[in-house]
Amino acid sequence: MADIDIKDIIKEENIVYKKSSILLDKVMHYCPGCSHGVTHKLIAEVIEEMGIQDQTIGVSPVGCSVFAYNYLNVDFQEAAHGRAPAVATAIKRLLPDKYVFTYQGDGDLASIGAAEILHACNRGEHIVCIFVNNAIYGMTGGQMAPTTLVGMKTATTPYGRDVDRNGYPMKITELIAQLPGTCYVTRQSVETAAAVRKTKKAIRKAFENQRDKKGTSFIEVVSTCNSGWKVDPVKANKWMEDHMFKFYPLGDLKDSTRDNPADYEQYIKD
Ligand SMILES: Cc1ncc(C[n+]2csc(CCOP(=O)(O)OP(=O)(O)O)c2C)c(N)n1
Ligand SMILES: [Mg+2]
Repeated sequence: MADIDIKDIIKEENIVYKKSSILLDKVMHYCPGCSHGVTHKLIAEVIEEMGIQDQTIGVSPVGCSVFAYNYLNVDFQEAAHGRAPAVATAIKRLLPDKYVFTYQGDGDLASIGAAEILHACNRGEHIVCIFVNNAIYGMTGGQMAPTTLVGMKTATTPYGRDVDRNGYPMKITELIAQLPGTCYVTRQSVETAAAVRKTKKAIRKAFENQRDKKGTSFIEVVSTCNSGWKVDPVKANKWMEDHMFKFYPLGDLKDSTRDNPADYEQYIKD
């Protein structure tokens, strides 16, 4: 039998998927089933499709995705815990022609960095904020986060989150949607092919909003942390769909442009 060359079988037109050129050839450190890897891939694809690799600057968080700069082939700046939106503000103001995005977990964004994200969104900075909400402090061993559901067991709430002891879960995305500086606020997920496509569209729209100077775009990705939740990836997805989506419903919360500054000037006119 004649030798068969694999290149004759796999012709260019048969290729249905190619890894984005923006994703570096590195093995990710994420646990199998983690939502961070898929979310990175979507950011990479959007940057590649928009042709903005040389113009994009990411701001890395503190948390499991602290090494995002090892996976995405764009310029990156590390920020201290919670401070990514403040760092991104400085970068965008100094380099207004660049595309600047932040990437943060729920502990990073909704706890220690609650002030930074609220004020960046309130100022209407022309940046993209990606918020991966896995309802837990994943990197440090699964402690309760502001977004942990009531009754959810974590390393620091072994009997389940209790409102009297631990407070209510925080819908920070709903708070952000109220702020006049935001133009686009949406909540998505990445556990199915359809959800992945929707999240990619949302990320694309957010980068286009930045190009069009519409204000701050904010994308929450409701996520799993199967290691922190102590279930396998399939069960984690099911748990997220059954519980997280009820409290954090998916969809757009706001889709417009930031408020017109002129509307705010009337109050001191007399
Ligand atoms: C000032 C400061 N406080 C605490 C820590 C420890 N720390 C590292 S990651 C992290 C939590 C990250 O959780 P989250 O932002 O939800 O990201 P995830 O790992 O879940 O993706 C904490 C508290 C730190 N690095 N710096
Ligand atoms: Mg988290």
